[in-house]
Amino acid sequence: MSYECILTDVRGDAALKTGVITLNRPKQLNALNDQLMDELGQALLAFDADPTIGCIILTGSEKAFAAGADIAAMAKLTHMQAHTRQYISRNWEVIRQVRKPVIAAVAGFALGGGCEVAMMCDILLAADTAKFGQPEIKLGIIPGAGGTQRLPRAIGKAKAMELLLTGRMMGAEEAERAGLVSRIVPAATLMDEALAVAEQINGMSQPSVALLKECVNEAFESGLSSGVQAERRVFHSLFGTEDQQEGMDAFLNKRKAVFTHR
Ligand code: CO8
Repeated sequence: MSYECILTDVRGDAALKTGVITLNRPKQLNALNDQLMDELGQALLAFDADPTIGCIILTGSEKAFAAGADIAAMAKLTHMQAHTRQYISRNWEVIRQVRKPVIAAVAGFALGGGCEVAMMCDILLAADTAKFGQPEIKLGIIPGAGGTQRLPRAIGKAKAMELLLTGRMMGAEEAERAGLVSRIVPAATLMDEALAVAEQINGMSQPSVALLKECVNEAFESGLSSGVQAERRVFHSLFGTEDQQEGMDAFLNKRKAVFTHR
C-alpha cells in the first residue's frame, strides 16, 4: 500500500515485529487532514490484521507529532458540513478498534487533534522536546476527538480545565508529573526506546497482551466491580492457553518462557 501523508515500516528481527507509522506532512507540522486520517486508519487496521506484527508505534517528526487537525481544511466548514461528517471526523476513532498495543512516540508539538490521537494510544512515550496542549479554545471551538474526556481522566479535572480553557501548552516534564505520559526520554533516543518497549511486549503471550489491553480500557468504560468481574473472567480464561502452562513452567524451572501465542 502506498501512502502520501504517512510512512510505514516494519522493524525488528524476532518472530513478532513492530509496525511503525510515521505521520508525514512536515510542511504543515503533520496537521491531520482527511487524507492523513484515512491513511492512518488503513495502516493501523493493516498492521492489526497482520499476524507477524505485535505492537504498533505511532510517531511524527522531531518538530511535531501533530499540530492538530488541519485548520486550513476546517476553516470554511459550515455546521451542516461538519455535522454530516462530510469533511471531518472520518476515521478518528479507528485507533480505538486496534486490538494490538499502540505506542505513541511523541516529540515536539502534540496539539489539539494531535494530543487527542496520542491520548487514544495505549502507551505514551515523550521526548524531552514534547509539548502537549488543546488550543482549540483559541480558535473559537472545543476539542472534537475526545480531548474534553480523555485529558481530565489522564491528568485530573483542575489541570485539564486550565489547559482546555486557556489553551496553554505543557512541556514533557509537566506532562509526566501529571500522568499524561509514561516516561520522558531524550529526543535522540525516542524511537529506540519505543522499539525496545514494543519488543518487550512482542515477547509476551499475545492473547494475554490483547486481553490485558481490553481489561485496562474497560477501567475507563465501566464501574469498579463490573471491571473487576470482567478482569476475573479474562484471568480464568487464560488458563485455557498453552502460553499459561509455558509461562508458569518456565518460571518454576528457572528458564525463559517461549510463548507460541496459543
Ligand atoms: N493546521 C494547518 N496548518 C498548520 C497547523 C494546523 N493545525 N499547525 C501548523 N500549521 C502550519 C502553519 O500554518 C505553517 O504553515 P506555513 O508555513 O504555510 O505558514 C506551518 O505549519 C508551520 O507552522 P508555524 O509557522 O506556525 O510554526 P511555529 O513553530 O511558529 O508554531 C505551532 C508551531 C505553535 C504548533 C503553531 O503552528 C500552531 O499554533 N499551530 C496550530 C495549533 C492548533 O491550534 N491546533 C489545534 C487545531 S484544531 C483541532 O485539532 C481540533 C481537532 C478536532 C478533531 C475532530 C475530529 C472529529
